[in-house]
Amino acid sequence: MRENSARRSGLTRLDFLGLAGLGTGALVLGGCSALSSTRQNPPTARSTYKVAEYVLEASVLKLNLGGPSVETWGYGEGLPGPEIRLQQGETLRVRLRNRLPEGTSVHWHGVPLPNGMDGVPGVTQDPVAAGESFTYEFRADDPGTYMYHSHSGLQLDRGLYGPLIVEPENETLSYDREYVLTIDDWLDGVDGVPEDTYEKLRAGEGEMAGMEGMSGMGGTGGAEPEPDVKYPVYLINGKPPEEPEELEVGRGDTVRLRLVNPSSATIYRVALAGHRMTVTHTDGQPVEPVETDALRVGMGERYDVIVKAANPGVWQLAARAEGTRKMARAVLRYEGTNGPQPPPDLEPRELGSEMLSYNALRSAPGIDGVEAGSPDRVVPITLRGDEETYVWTINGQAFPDADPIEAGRGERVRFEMENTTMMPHPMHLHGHFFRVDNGTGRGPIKDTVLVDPKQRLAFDWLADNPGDWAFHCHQAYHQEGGMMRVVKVA
Ligand SMILES: [Cu+2]
Repeated sequence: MRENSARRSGLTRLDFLGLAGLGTGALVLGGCSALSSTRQNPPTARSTYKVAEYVLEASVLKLNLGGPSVETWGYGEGLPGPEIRLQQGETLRVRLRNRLPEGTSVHWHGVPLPNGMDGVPGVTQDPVAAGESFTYEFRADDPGTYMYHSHSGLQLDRGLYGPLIVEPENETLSYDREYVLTIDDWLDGVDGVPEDTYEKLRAGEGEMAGMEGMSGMGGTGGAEPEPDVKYPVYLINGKPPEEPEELEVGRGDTVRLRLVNPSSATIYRVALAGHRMTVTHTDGQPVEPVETDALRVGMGERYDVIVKAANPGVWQLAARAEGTRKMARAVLRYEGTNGPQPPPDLEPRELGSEMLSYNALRSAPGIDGVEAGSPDRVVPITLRGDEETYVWTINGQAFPDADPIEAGRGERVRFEMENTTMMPHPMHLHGHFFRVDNGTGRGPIKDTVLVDPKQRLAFDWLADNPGDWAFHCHQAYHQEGGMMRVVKVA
């Protein structure tokens, strides 16, 4: 069911988990007491629903990134934007106030929702003009780790993003602590603004090394394509490596980490020194647990991992920017451990291990809705790029001068992608999950998938959510350069 709960509001009782319009703060959090008391009620009654209500203010911000302060655009008071967290089945209502000097919108990345709430300017809504407001409202039926971000131009490569967590009605994982880690590539205010970077790429002044070849880095992780935007600094939860966030754990704790990559142009290779990670979800959707030393997180992807804290010390949690030697990092510190932090650039030896591959992932039993095989419609998707002009195309067309891809409502659709370029493309479909075809019939359910250079990759999805949905590369500069289509489900 994907009905917009707003339509039912005349029949229902509202339990507000927050108070709207408090002062200038961008975030109006639900009070904990209200949350715990309302959770006593069984969530099954269809005649009631609960509203998690937030105010999100997009404005010009000054940030301290460990050196000189920079001016950027963000949500709320800092970086990342405020964490939005609600329970499965609750309705999220967010009042966006645009205090930026230009139009904007908010996209709820990965969340299947009614089309009009999807936040893609020019496709699902008009831009929210400077000084104006817009209220997003939808019921969060699918639990998981998501994010929200601006979908206007290159605004994503400023600070306009934040994590969105939908907790399941019945949590099957048991863990003692949880940390959300948003990993971001940063240039805004340090090295011009994102639009400067784009102009340079278009003028052929970018490095574009990745188009010509691969670097020799990566050891057993394989050759690494060099990114076409090199960033001066990489951040975890808005913090540079010199001033990292510390994650406190107790010996024996089970720790859940939610890794979120809102970066515009960076894939990370993530490892935690001294520990292995058990992957439990990708893009918020459960997989059969699988252990690994290290994994890649592409732009727009999320991974939930469980770490058993059984190795006391002070440990590097590293996210190395693929194709570079630079890192974002956080520090895992066991309670009662007073040692110094590892050096900012220390690479855990686990980063030399093989990266977890999609081939190692199986969707958890009981995940349905996307049947592999016997599609009603097969759509070839050829990804190309032009080095001279920095124009990026899907089937030879650069958005917005591109035809929509049509899908009948209820059809099982298969996208067969071929990446002809030397760059990886994290392809993201709005409004639907898809099943990655890894040859097992039980590939992971995702909404964003990395298609590596020269790779062919297919996914299957059920076109059950009517509307005009964006399908695009989540490398923001490729998207701006045309690698996007509208998928019409009607
Ligand atoms: Cu791309």
